[in-house]
Amino acid sequence: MKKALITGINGQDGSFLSELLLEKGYEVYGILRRKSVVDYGNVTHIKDKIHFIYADMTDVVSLIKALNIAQPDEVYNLAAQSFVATSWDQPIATAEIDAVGVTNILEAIRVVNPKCRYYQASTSEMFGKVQAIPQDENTPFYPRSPYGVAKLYGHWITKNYRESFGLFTCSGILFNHEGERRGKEFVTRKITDTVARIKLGLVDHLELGNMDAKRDWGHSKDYVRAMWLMLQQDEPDDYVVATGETRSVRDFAKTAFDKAGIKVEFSGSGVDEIGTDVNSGKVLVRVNPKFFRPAEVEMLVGNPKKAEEKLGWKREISFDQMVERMVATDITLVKQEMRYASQL
Ligand code: NAP
Ligand code: F7E
Repeated sequence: MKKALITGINGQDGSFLSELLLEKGYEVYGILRRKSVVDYGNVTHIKDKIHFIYADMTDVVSLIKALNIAQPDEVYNLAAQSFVATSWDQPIATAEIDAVGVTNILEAIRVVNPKCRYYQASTSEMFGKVQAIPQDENTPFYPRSPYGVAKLYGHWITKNYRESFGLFTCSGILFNHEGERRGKEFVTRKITDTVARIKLGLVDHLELGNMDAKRDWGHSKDYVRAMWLMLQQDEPDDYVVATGETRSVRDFAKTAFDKAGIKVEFSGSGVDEIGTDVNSGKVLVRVNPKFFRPAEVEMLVGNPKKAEEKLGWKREISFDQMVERMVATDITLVKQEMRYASQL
């Protein structure tokens, strides 16, 4: 039985990856941070199948202890301060976790078991102000946020430990991937959650920032499969994982309303742009400049050819299916919340 250690296990990707590895017969160990309230987050439903270890990416001693306990064949480093907007508010914490934290875990691997295979969660945010369209493994990087800059350090140190010490380290340059377990501060889940609340009459409109921003959005369940595949190859390497399609935030919102049976039309421009319900004439979407970023990544679209050819990776969940799934889940969750509130 293979053993895997996942950092960031209770996050979105950690949960889908845990399910995948458990299905494959792995013994799964996961790192949690100590909080005032015990919180298994997205792995609550499978918590009895996972061995949890308390550690922190900023504390190398805790990581060495975790590796000693788990003795893993594979480490998946998914832990991060992953919200780009927060990286301007907490640039130091972001760097300590997302950049230096990577050196911490690579050093822990060197000390405990240099044969252990390592996956690093790199990101399309490293392309930032894009230097080529579409972006692939050879596209120069130009990060646009403290998050992107910190992740670029993590990416290069992962490559450097491969070249310096012969560690089996891989970076997945993953483009945005979403799903029903996505944090509600990210734009996709913010949209599907608010659409559900509008549909059920709890909220009257959705406020967004830059609706022109374009992203290459896939589903997390498909993307964690690529992580696993990278660590099953004969040689370590870096791979772009993406869909090759790009859509604006406005397109995402329109599709989400559509899936809830609400037809929305957009008019106006800049901060005056609005989205209107075609049937009732009500304004359902407004722009709020508080969601604008100090520097924006305007457009991302990835080329997943290398991952498809070398790993045999293929996405199975289309954009349409993903949005449908997210809206349906949020409608169910909001209904549950309403039932619970009515019993109080
Ligand atoms: P997520 O839902 O925000 O999960 C992040 C995880 O990291 C959480 O479990 C969090 O634990 C943990 N964490 C944060 N700081 C930590 C620390 N100091 N020590 C230990 N654990 C810590 O993120 P995700 O969407 O699953 O993404 C997984 C990884 O892929 C991240 O590294 C992200 O940057 C990267 N990535 C994501 C995407 C995407 O579109 N989702 C694309 C490219 C790359 P708490 O619950 O305690 O906060
Ligand atoms: O923003 C725009 C915003 O916060 C997407 C992380 O997983 O993917 C994610 O980073 C776009 C941006 O994700 C709102 O300005 C408009 O252009 O959902 P997001 P992100 O910044 O792309 C990458 C690959 C990662 O690695 C990260 O960890 O949407 N936008 N209006 C908005 N964004 C938010 N959050 N909220 C709005 O109201």
